[in-house]
Amino acid sequence: MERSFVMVKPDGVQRGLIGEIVSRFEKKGLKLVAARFEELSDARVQEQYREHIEKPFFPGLKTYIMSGPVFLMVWEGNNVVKIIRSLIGATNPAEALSGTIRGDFAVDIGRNVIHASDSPESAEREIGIHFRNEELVSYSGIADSMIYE
Ligand code: D4T
Repeated sequence: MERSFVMVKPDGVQRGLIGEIVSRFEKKGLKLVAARFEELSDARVQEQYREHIEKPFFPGLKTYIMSGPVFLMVWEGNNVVKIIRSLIGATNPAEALSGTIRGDFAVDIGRNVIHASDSPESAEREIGIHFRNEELVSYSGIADSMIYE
C-alpha cells in the first residue's frame, strides 16, 4: 500500500487546524500509520527541503518551519500521494481551489499550513528523514472492505 508523508506546519498548528486536517483525511478513507508532534532541528529542515536550499526563499522558509512545533504524519492508501496532494491544493493558496485545505485556510505561499509528499519516491525519502521503521504501525482497518473494492 502506498504511503505519504504529511506535515502540519507551525501556522497550521498555532491556528488550531490539526484536528480539521486529520479529520478530512480520515473521512476520505485514508489510514493514519504514524504521527509525532515536535520541533524540527536545523538538519531535518535542510534534509526535508534539500532541493530548495539554494533558493532565495529558503532562509525565510527555514525560519518559519522552525518557529514552533509541527505535526508529522504518515498516511496510507491506494494512490495516497495523489489523493493528499488534491486534498491540500496548490502550493500557492491564491491558486488553491476552494474545498482544499490551502484553498480554505491559507492566503500566503509562505504560510501555506501543510506539506505533503509530491511523489511516492519523495514520500519514502521524507518518511525516512522523520520516522524510524518501528514507528510505522501496521494494522487492518475495520472499514477497509467498505473503502476498497
Ligand atoms: P511543501 O513542500 O511545503 O508542501 O510545498 P509544495 O511541495 O507544495 O511546494 P514546493 O516544494 O514548491 O515549495 C516548498 C515550500 O516553500 C515555500 N515557498 C515556495 C515559498 O515560501 N516561496 C516560494 O516562492 C515557493 C515556490 C512553500 C512551500
